Amino acid sequence: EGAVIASKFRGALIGALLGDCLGAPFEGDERVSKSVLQKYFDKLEGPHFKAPFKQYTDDTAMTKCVAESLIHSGGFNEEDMAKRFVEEYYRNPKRGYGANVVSIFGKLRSTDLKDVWQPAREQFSGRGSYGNGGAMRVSPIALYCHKNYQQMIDFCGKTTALTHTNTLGINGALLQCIAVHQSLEQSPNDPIDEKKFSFDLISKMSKIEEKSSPEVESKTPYIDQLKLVQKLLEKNKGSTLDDDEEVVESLGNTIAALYSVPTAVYCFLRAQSTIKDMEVDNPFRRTLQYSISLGGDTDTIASMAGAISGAYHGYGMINANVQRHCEGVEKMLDIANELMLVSET
Ligand code: R7I
Ligand code: MG
Ligand code: MG
Ligand code: MG
Repeated sequence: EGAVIASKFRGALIGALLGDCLGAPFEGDERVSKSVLQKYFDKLEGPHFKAPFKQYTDDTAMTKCVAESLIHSGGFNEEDMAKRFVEEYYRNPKRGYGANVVSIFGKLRSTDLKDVWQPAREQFSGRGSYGNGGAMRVSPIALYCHKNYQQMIDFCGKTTALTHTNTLGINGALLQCIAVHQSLEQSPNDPIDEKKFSFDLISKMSKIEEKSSPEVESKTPYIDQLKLVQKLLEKNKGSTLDDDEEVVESLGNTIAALYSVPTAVYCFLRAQSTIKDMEVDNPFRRTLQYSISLGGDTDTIASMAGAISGAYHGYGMINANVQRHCEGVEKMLDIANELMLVSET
């Protein structure tokens, strides 16, 4: 049992890292051809060749900050977490950060972190950001708190609110965290029941959306999206041609949390079975390849889907050659091991 959970910890974090590194070159493309992606992955998985690293972006940089803060603080500490975000940003600002989040880092630095919550509240005229920058970095929280669901929800909400205070930004991070947690709880030998997995997400998100509904047309935007996930899964699974247009049109592929986190959940679940124009046996690879094919915010959607997939399948499902082409794998494996040591298992 200890070996399984250790493999799942590594799988979740390396899954997040690989999705980011491999998806980043396509970020912003409208759609990515499945045959181009087939060759891209085949080449990276094939005999080793010397090539520059696929560099990770803000998604991984901030994921590492979250993990390291939990490890070093022995839990959530807002000052330590905020300090790590700021230091990491100024150490390496060219990681493709969201256009607006960087002003938070500036304010935190110039006020010497006087009130760590205030700059995030000021974003977008006081409405707070609904970007997916909260959701993209939460996998370490699902790992650290995997024996304590309520603590996970608490830590995840607070970690997100350091940069994203809009309810959509926060609830998107909660959905991603809960999805990683569900994967972690599931034995890698039991096949995923897509219906049950999505129903469980819906029932947990109902409690969350009951308490804090955003100021948009629907009171339950994430549940609405998750119901669409179920509908699309029923329609596309086993079909000869996936309706990718419909997936993108309805679930989305943008930097908004509402239009990317449910999409990542869909990609993970859809990739449990074969997909047309993807000659891939490995469901982890299929998850990343399919996520990237949808275009848009490819690094983030692939990273979130990769974390969910890696947490379910474990590290053993992740091709070793591909890892050699991605920046920061060794360090991320160390972090996974340290998180194992400090979290209750
Ligand atoms: O959410 P955030 O950290 O960005 C994450 C994304 C990921 O795709 C990363 O890979 C990276 O590329 O960026 O950064 P924010 O600046 O908070 O939000 C990202 C963008 O979402 C903003 O620059 C806005 O374009 C948009 N956005 C909003 N637009 C209008 N009104 C977020 N919130 C709002 C809003 O309330
Ligand atoms: Mg990024
Ligand atoms: Mg961006
Ligand atoms: Mg992105």
